[in-house]
Amino acid sequence: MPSAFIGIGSNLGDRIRNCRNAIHAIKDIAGIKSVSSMYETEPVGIEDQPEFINCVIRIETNLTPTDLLTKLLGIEEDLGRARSVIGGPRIIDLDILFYEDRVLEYGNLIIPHPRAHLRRFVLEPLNEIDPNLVHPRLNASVSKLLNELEDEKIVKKIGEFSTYY
Ligand code: PH2
Ligand code: MG
Ligand code: MG
Repeated sequence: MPSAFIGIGSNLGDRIRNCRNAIHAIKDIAGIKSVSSMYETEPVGIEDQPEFINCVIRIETNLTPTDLLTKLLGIEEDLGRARSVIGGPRIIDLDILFYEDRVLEYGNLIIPHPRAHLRRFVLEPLNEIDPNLVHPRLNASVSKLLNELEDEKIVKKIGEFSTYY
């Protein structure tokens, strides 16, 4: 069954609960194969907003990339996400980071996620669950991308996944 990686983030309300609720909701649409620890992370982009909780999961699903995106947007909505400022504070954000080794662009769906390789808050949790995963557009492993990363934003592991899942 196809494998995909999802980046999960929250910086409003009970951030850990929001991430955990998202994982539970994703369990209804896909098989959850791994879950990283939760990380508390400095905001990237708009810096004047609360710190995020981020984690990454690996799922297996027969949903196509576009159907998976639709389902994830539905879960974001169910968890109360309102879309206002782009890149601003959010209750929950669910991004498809990788889908198999596919490289695609369908309108607003770009896989691999166009900024995944630039962000410590993505690469640290990803490196925890699959350091050998190869970025199919850059042809480099997650561990290599992390080693060469310039993003110096603070990313702090706050607990093992088992505590939160
Ligand atoms: N998401 C953003 C913008 N900035 N910063 C952190 N630390 N974590 C995020 O998930 C995040 C962000 C837009 O999706
Ligand atoms: Mg995002
Ligand atoms: Mg998003």
